[in-house]
Amino acid sequence: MARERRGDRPLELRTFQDDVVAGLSAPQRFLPPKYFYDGAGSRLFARICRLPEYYLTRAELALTRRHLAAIARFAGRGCQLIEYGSGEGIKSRLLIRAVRPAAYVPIDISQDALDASARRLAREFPRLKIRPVLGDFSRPLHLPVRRGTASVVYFPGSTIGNLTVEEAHGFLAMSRGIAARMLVGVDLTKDPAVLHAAYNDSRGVTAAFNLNVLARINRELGADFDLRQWRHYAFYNPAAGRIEMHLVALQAQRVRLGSHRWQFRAGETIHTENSYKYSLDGFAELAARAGFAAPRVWTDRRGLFALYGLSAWPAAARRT
Ligand code: AVJ
Repeated sequence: MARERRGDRPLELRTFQDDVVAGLSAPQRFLPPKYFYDGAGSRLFARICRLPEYYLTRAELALTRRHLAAIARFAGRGCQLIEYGSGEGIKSRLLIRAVRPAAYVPIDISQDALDASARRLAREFPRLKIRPVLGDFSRPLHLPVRRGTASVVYFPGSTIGNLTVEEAHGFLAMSRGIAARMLVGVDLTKDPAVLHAAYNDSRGVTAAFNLNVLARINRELGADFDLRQWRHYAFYNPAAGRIEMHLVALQAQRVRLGSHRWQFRAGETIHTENSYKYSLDGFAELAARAGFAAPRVWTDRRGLFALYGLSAWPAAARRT
């Protein structure tokens, strides 16, 4: 069939396959976490957000409600609001209602998620200009924003935690070129037992979410992962300050994808995600290094999660 010839694959699948082949061929095998979010993965992630152990979503929603007026004042009425990874968008709706942006630019890697949220928002805010962009935050995008109107980048959900500290620095520095102000949601360092439970829920939804990436590789790329031979494994790495998610091979096995073959040893892992946790000062320091001064920070009552309001240093005062 024509579609099976490599050169004929749609562009998105070709890069998916390239990333999978590169990651599975590395000494510590890995898969980029953005590939969790196909239809099934996005539904599983929505279930994770409702789990009793997964405090992040509720804490961020609570702090957004609690400080909404101050957050909206920081963003500034009538700004252009650029949101990365818009997802289900409950917090976005709160923010849009409070900020009344001149335009809303949601950016997502899933066309379906983007269409669904744009449709929902158009119904709720008939006068809002919505300009969806398909893409991710790993490289600069051309954004449909107007010069002369202030832009604010909204990056909620601790998605920034998927980046290493150096990558997060690069992302913040890149965003400074797009918008003078940012709102960034950051998960905070806490009792490792609480972190551990959040990524090892008793219902196994996080395990299903992690394993789904292998199912997706089978479905979309025709690989032959035997899902019964892999187990979800997530732990807090205190030295690195991050949760690591892996998939562990329960037995020695071979996996095939097109002309590629991999041999896995028993106990070998595929590293599927990092989720960095920051101290309040740690993230403020990182933001300062990227050219954002004296951040505002809002937290939930329990101090689990933080939203940072970052303003770029005026160009003359910038140190880097
Ligand atoms: C969407 C990246 C913030 O790191 O907590 C949830 C994804 N992974 N459970 C996170 C996730 C496992 C989530 N982020």
